[in-house]
Amino acid sequence: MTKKAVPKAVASKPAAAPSPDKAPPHVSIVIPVYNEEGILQGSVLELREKLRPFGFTYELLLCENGSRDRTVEIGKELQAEYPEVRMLSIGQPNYGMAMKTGILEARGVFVICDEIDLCDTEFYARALALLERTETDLVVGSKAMVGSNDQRPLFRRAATRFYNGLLRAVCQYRGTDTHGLKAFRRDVLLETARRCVLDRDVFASEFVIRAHRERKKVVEIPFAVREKRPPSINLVKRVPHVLRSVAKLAVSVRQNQV
Ligand SMILES: Nc1nc2c(ncn2[C@@H]2O[C@H](COP(=O)(O)OP(=O)(O)O)[C@@H](O)[C@H]2O)c(=O)[nH]1
Ligand SMILES: [Mg+2]
Repeated sequence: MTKKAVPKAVASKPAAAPSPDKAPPHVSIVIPVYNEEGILQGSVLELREKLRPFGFTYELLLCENGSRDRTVEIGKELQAEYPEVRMLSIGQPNYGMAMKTGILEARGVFVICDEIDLCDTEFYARALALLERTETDLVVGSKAMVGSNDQRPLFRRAATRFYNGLLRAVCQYRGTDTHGLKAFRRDVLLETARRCVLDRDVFASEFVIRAHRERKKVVEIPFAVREKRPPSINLVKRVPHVLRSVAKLAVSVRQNQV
């Protein structure tokens, strides 16, 4: 882990800086990508089409780190072709670090964190309605609450339940899921993201738990998980790091540092 790694990576230069004279978009969509040559181009093109009816201005931040396939090349081609696409390339594989970098680089009024195998614009519509019409600061898509539809295999659904139960037991977390899609007001949550010290799988949990504890208005909504492909990372290999990070988070919560 990698308390050290986060600020280091965030400080590193993105592949393409936005031109300063460009007005900030209404929405920034942050998508971590890793070894996604199979679906990256198709997903981005499909997402652009699905976003057309929304009519808002947006930027799409593809936050890559450590891919060993053609992901970087494809991302750069997309960036060259479409002005709203920005490709950030930032070092070794690290989902949380990529997501945090994207959030800190985002310029939109609202930020949506998605995954390249989901690209769920139904979630965007429901989350933006809440953010724009109510006092909500952060919308968390839950795979585990009533009304959700998690189509992943039983083993992964069980892992999600176990992980969320662990967060409730040791981190005083009251929600049902920290790893779903998210949408939030950038001005309200930016410093919360900056304060997060954990990375990889646990950054997203720390972000949501910090938001709750900082008394931001957090609302969970159910969403349907329909992945375009099985996950690239072996779930079991993620466990030791996740357990160590959750232990650190639990200690910080108890010491009121989160
Ligand atoms: N930048 C970056 N993105 C990652 C990494 N691992 C996974 N991702 C991306 O995170 C999203 C979710 O990954 P996925 O393999 O579907 O795992 P799942 O969340 O368990 O379903 C996808 O957009 C992946 O490309 C990583 O190490 N670095
Ligand atoms: Mg997935």
